[in-house]
Amino acid sequence: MSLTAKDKAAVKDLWAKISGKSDDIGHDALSRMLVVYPQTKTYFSHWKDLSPGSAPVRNHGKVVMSGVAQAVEKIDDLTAGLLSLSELHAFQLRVDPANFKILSHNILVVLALLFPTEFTPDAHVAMDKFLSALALALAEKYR
Ligand code: HNI
Repeated sequence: MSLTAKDKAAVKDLWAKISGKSDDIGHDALSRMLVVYPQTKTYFSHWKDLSPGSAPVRNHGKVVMSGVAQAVEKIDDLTAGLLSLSELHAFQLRVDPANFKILSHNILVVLALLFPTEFTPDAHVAMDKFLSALALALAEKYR
């Protein structure tokens, strides 16, 4: 299921419309992930406050979205583009790759909420494929 030229164009088009709200998207998606899938909290047990709106959740929302921004830039070769980020998640952070799908899902939910007009079915399918490819690239170093 690789990204077609049309998918890539749709992702870049949507990204241009939403990236100004990147911090809000990251914060809301991360907050939801931690609330709705509490098993994901184990990776962040060193934070003082894991509740929505807390400083570490806000900050990490930005961090995650900077990774997504990097992926949009490297959309033609996600595996190479995200290799060091994959290494970090695999060897240092030891994040179970199943969680990448969970976060991707939450990002889609937030895009639908914040951008009901821009998040058309075509934009949705392109973004879904892109986030799957991103998750696969992040999982690259696990095997
Ligand atoms: Ni993730 C750190 C990007 C999914 C747990 N993560 C980062 C950093 C980026 C990043 C960028 C900072 C790297 C650095 O310091 O050099 N993470 C992404 C992206 C996704 C993702 C693009 C998927 C869309 N990370 C996840 C998931 C989990 C996760 C699903 C766990 C549930 N990430 C972490 C943890 C850290 C982290 C833990 C270190 C955070 C800290 O502050 O200790």
